[in-house]
Amino acid sequence: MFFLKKIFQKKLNVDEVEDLLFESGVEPKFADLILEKIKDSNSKEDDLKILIKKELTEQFQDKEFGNYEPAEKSLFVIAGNNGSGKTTFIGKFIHYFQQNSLKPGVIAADTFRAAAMEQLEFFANKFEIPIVKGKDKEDPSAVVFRGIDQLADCDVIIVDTSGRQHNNKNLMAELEKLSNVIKKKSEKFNHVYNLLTIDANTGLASKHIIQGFQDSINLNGIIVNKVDSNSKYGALLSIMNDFSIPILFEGYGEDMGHLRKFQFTEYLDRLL
Ligand SMILES: Nc1nc2c(ncn2[C@@H]2O[C@H](COP(=O)(O)OP(=O)(O)O)[C@@H](O)[C@H]2O)c(=O)[nH]1
Ligand SMILES: [Mg+2]
Repeated sequence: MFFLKKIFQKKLNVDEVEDLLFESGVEPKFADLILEKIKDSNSKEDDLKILIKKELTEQFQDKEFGNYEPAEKSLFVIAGNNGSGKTTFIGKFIHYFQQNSLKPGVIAADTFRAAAMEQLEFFANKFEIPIVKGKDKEDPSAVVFRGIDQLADCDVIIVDTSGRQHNNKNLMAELEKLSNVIKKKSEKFNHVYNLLTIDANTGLASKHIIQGFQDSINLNGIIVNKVDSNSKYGALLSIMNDFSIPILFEGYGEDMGHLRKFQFTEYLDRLL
């Protein structure tokens, strides 16, 4: 149950609704729009929800939403801040591809932390898929370069990277280099995805993170993790509004099945 649902549950004054919208990560532009509907309407709770959803749907009608379809000859680079759920997402993504009868392999390019490679290895063993690991402190680009050749039999290759802050110049340069190495091998793939994982609890601050990664590598998808535990689900409105990078999946728990495609109408139903 998301925080925002409370705005309908009991009689709140405008200030209280405003506070809840703010705490849910809804930025003023959209909060005003929702508040206006609430103020102008004497409708019952359900009708009011429909009214607000209709208004938001209109706001987003020109937006393109990513509807990911699994395909072979795909490579995914998973980037993001520390703790944003990169490796957990990879576990879920492996499971997803196996369910779609595709053969995934993984590259552990997070050579910075031994524990990170072990975590990925745990998933590789669990799902019985091949893994290429870097040596301790090895250049991640070198690991990826050799990993792509070693995993030539796989339908899908997923690359785990070190957690990094978007304003750390050295680490962002490292990611850029990794992305350039992949470009050199791009004839091997039909689809190359640079995916950014974000923690749903980060709220509107995610916008800076997305922009920072976008400035360094060309992002073509966003994964929002931990939507099960968050109270800032409303910030996704701004992410969709401000960027033309589709949110492809959302992670809603720690189990391997806790991954679903992101869909706008379902999102609104969960939000409101
Ligand atoms: N509740 C919840 N926890 C998650 C989700 N995704 C990841 N986590 C947890 O968040 C923490 C960090 O995840 P991890 O995958 O190691 O992040 P990484 O540092 O980006 O690789 C771990 O404790 C995960 O179990 C999710 O969708 N929901
Ligand atoms: Mg990790």
